[in-house]
Amino acid sequence: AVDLLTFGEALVSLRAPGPLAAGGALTMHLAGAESNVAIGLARLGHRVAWVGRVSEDELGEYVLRQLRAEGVGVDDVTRDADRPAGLLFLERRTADLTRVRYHRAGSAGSALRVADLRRPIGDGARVLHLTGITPALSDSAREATRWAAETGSRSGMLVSLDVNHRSRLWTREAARAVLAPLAAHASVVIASADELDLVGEPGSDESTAVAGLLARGVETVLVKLGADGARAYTRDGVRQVAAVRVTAVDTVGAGDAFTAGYLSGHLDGLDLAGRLRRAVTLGAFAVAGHGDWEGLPRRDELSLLDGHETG
Ligand code: KDG
Repeated sequence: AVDLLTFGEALVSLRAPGPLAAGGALTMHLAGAESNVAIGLARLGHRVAWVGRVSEDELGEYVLRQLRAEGVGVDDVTRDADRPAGLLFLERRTADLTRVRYHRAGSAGSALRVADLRRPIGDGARVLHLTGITPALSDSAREATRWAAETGSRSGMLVSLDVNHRSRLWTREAARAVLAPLAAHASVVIASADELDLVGEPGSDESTAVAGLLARGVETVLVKLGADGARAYTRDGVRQVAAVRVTAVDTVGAGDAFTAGYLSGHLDGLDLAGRLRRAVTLGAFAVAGHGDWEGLPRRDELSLLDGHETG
């Protein structure tokens, strides 16, 4: 069994250096919250598998080549001959404002279904990581996510859920109706502060939402605070960690890097403080470099930012 199994939609991201409407040269990258997490862990030497559907054409081939090159297992990926690759156009409006435009409705990735997950989930994994993006893609992807969370937790995997609300895919109300029940299967729930009420009652504040999750059996709730670091809640209380200070050039992918760092620390048996330290370290690497995941560290690079003051 692998250390971490994750599934979702990997996208071909086309990045413009300025406004998309101004045209110019686009650069091609691999994007996707779950594949970003998979790459983050693979870079650190963990055994990782990603599952999803990719198009049968060159774009699907590109996705697979990128994942293979990063050491992510793709044995259970399905090539979908009938549907196109999901695309994401990303434009930079200012140094810290990027906007995305999806072309992913009806994509290969959105056709994910329970049958795609049976074998890899049956093979088992120490950690099963899912995000709130996948259930927003289609009815079958929503059912697959629900099935995976339930089956994974029943068979003893540590299930982690990153809420990752994408307002271009669904409303907050639609997201809450799906994500709140899903969170009850998770041991670790990761959210930014403004996403917490999507896994609790509408309008609930941080402490109410967290208390509700802990009461429903979630062991750790991680609240991502960007440049302010993060807070971790467990039954023993709350712990705050500061971000590692670096010059941020691109914040896309920082949340996925944070998640990868936390889960890597878990796989290495680190205590909560150690897991959080690794989470903010990977977050810092992500924002210090361009691209969702390109700047993430190998294990021998983890200490590169050690001299940087925190907080
Ligand atoms: O977390 C970064 C992701 O948002 C990006 O890679 C694209 O997965 C993506 C999405 O659905 O927005």
